[in-house]
Amino acid sequence: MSVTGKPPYDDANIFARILRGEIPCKTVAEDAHALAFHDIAPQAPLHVLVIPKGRWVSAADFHAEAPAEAIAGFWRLVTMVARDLGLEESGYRILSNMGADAGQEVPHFHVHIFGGRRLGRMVP
Ligand code: IU
Repeated sequence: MSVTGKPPYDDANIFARILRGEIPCKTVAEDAHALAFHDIAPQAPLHVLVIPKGRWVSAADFHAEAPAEAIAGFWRLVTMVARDLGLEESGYRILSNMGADAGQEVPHFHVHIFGGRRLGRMVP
């Protein structure tokens, strides 16, 4: 924890390494603001992760600190990917785990896109 109580960004986290090109990923889409790639352990027929290009652990960090253009670009890529994967008509789910109680494994803000089958109801 830093003096502000916010965990520092860990530049060695796996998504930071993917962004630096040190580890390969199955890219779905990429632009100046974000990268979308297939999850290595898919929980649905289509399971894609979208990560912003920057050093943010949580949605709160991202939305507090990133330029408005980067935030808009990130969400634009999320919806573009869902559309390009053909999920708009059938529907899909976006989800982001934040912190320990939610089981966030990778400390770089990311959104999951799940689709390709009827998804169960969300329960805690
Ligand atoms: P979480 O929301 O932090 O729990 O999700 C992390 C996701 O990252 C999880 O679905 C993993 O399967 C996925 N992942 C990955 O795609 N590639 C990796 O090298 C690692 C995790 I480590």
